[in-house]
Amino acid sequence: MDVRKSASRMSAGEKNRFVAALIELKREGHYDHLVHIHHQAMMEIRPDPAHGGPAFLPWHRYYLRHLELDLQEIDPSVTLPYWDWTRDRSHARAPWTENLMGGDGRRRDGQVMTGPFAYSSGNWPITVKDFPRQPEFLTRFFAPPRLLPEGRQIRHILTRVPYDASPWNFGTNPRESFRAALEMGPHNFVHGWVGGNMGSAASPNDPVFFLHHAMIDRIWAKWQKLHPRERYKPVTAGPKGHNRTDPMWPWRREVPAVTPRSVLDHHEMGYRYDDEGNW
Ligand SMILES: [Cu+2]
Repeated sequence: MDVRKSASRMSAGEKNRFVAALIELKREGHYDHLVHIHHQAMMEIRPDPAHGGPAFLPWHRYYLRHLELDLQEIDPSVTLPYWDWTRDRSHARAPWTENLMGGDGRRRDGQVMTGPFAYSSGNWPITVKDFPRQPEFLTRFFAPPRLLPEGRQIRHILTRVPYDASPWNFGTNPRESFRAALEMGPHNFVHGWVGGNMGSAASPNDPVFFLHHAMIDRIWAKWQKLHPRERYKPVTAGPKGHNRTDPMWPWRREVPAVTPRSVLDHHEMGYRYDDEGNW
């Protein structure tokens, strides 16, 4: 079973291997293929198969696992880390160190100047663009650390049931839906907190996307453990691709089918989080 660790608990060797595998996946073109899928989901496929509906959490769970398995083909020892922004709240520490994600962008244009994904490293040209003449360098515009979601906010969201509610889309009241509370709250907020590429439809251009979403996935896994009788909803009432056994775009030809139901048990998918014993 793969263990996903907090970025703050990774060894130097684990960080190096994770970064090296990302860079190799980018060089092969597979990384940008994944970025393109996310961009298409948000900009072209209607209804959006991945956001603003019940399948938000299942879709991203499968998407992350896809990247993790791709990285393991390059280096079998690699697993996806998560960024616990309730604890790691400094601009200067995990995951923003020189040997992991690098830091904030410079003030003038947001260009990330440090770490393995800085443009000058040559490792990380941005090729999936959100607008014409978008720069080829990775961008970030960090907000102040105190604005990051806090542990008590997450604990509060973890009490919310049911999983989701009518109308099963952007109109769902976050007070009546765990999914909507998590998606429209901390999930969206942290995308904007990092800013730059992370604030766009091609947000996986910034590899911290995967560390942020691993945190979101971990919160969902914890909610599932806390509420074992709350099932994934809806069964039939949702938008196409969002019902419990609807095949999810773009994996609709996969056998066996990739559906929200097929990803409900993350252990069955082959991974766990490092602190599950304390949940
Ligand atoms: Cu997304």
